[in-house]
Amino acid sequence: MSLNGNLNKSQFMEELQQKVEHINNVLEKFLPVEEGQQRIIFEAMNYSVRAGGKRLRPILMEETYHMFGGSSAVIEPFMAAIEMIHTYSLVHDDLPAMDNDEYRRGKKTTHAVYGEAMGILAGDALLNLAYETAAKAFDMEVADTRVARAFAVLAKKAGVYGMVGGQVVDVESEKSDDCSITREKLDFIYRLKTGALIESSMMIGAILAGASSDEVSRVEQIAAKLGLAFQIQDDVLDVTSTLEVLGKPVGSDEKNNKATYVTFEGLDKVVSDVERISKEAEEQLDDLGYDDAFLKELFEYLIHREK
Ligand code: GRG
Repeated sequence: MSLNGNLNKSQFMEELQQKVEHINNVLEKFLPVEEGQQRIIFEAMNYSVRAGGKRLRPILMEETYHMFGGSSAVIEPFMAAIEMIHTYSLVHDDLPAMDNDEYRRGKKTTHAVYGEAMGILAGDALLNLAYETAAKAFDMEVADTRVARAFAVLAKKAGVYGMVGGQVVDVESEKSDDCSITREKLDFIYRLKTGALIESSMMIGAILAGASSDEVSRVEQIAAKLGLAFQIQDDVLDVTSTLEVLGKPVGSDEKNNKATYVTFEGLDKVVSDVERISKEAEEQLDDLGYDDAFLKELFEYLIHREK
């Protein structure tokens, strides 16, 4: 730690790497054994989860849990569950009926390896396994009411009032070729499609640690800001990486020809928006009155990431 309690960059990166390894170990405890008549689906599920990724959502969940004083293993089933849900969403998003992507996280997508039907089923299976896994927390040493509240948040934010709802509006808006999407609609899509799982990650950490309702709703708002900044940064990366490769004009998600924040605001404004929104989230985090140097560094890292 430096004198003012902040982590320097290399300390942060080292700690982040350790946390990713820890999450991978937690996930392994809950992944299925590859055996039986349906062995192929277990392989496809494990392939998707083990393909890697930043493990952002479980890290945020555990860090928030610790920030509010949580210290038991009850968080682990929920950490695994949120990553399973995130992974299922990516597997389904990559399917031919959606984004039709052949590569993700530098590897072949699940349907590209196992076929389209198995891609659909692996996503379905991961979603169900996520709830089966989270339910294991009911057998652990923590009040059932906390686990039930966390469970409800997980289900709501992943479903039609959260991530699935955002994806629905996104898919619908792509049907119209007149680029008529409004900024308001884009806000809705981002808040639900990207923000909802990030919100649930932090909220579940807070709930399981025994935070008050007021604290949980403040955490929800902080996470919503982080989710928005994270998604806008994703738009920036789409544009800047596309520009680098193709030398094309700025303004849209070239691969999908979709409107993004950059379309509405221009690249410079969007870059400063990411900074501003993330700073607001960090200030609100400070206002909660807990000191978590890693969490603040994580916010910074996520908005300055390059992939
Ligand atoms: C199919 C129900 C359903 C939903 C799909 C998550 C999603 C919704 C679509 C993926 C496409 C996308 C770009 C979504 C925005 C959120 C986002 C940036 C996802 C990628 O999350 P990361 O960067 O991925 O955390 P890794 O690979 O690091 O885990």
